[in-house]
Amino acid sequence: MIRILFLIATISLVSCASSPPPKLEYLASGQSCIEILNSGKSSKDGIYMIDPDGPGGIAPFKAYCDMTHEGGGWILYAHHADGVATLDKKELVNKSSFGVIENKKWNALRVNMKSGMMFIDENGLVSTLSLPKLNSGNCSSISSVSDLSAAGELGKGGSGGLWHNENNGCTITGGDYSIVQLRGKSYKNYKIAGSALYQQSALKFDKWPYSRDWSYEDQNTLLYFVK
Ligand SMILES: [Ca+2]
Repeated sequence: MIRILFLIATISLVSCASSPPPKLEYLASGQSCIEILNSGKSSKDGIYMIDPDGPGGIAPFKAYCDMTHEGGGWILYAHHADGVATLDKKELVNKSSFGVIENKKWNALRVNMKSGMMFIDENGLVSTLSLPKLNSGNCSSISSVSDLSAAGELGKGGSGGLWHNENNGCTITGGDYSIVQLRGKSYKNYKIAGSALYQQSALKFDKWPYSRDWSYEDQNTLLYFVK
């Protein structure tokens, strides 16, 4: 009897030791989502390990990649909605909760951006804005936005957005502004919503799915991507 118990205990120990390694928490790794997609390592939407600034600099980190829309290879950096009061910094921004990516990751993504931005609303409508236009915002250019959680506060430098171009002044009046809005909450006097896009200045989005030149009447929620 003792021998049988010993045998069972031995078998349990052996089966424990030979159990498979834990499943990887990401699909593949690479410098960026587009690099991973182009390399043929994976083309599924999901979580990847990326290192936007390459060897050295910041450590590789997990990020959600959209590999299907607009050529794929898009990195999710923010998920926001109207009425959400805070822009919480998240270790991993995903589609199931609201937040923005941590600043050191955001800045590595921002300075290594090659193509521009993509936005997808809760209805699946897709907008895009190219990097040259993002760099040309005369009121708020992407080159100067180093803190996502403070990016959208009205009154800071007259800017109302993560990106802001305006034909005359930077006052968000006169209906001549284009904005990528990422604000802490709705601002009803200006109808500047928590997450919204505007293309009323001379700088227009490259892809624009809305019937009006502002999105807030058609969407409440946006996923924000860079490539
Ligand atoms: Ca690095």
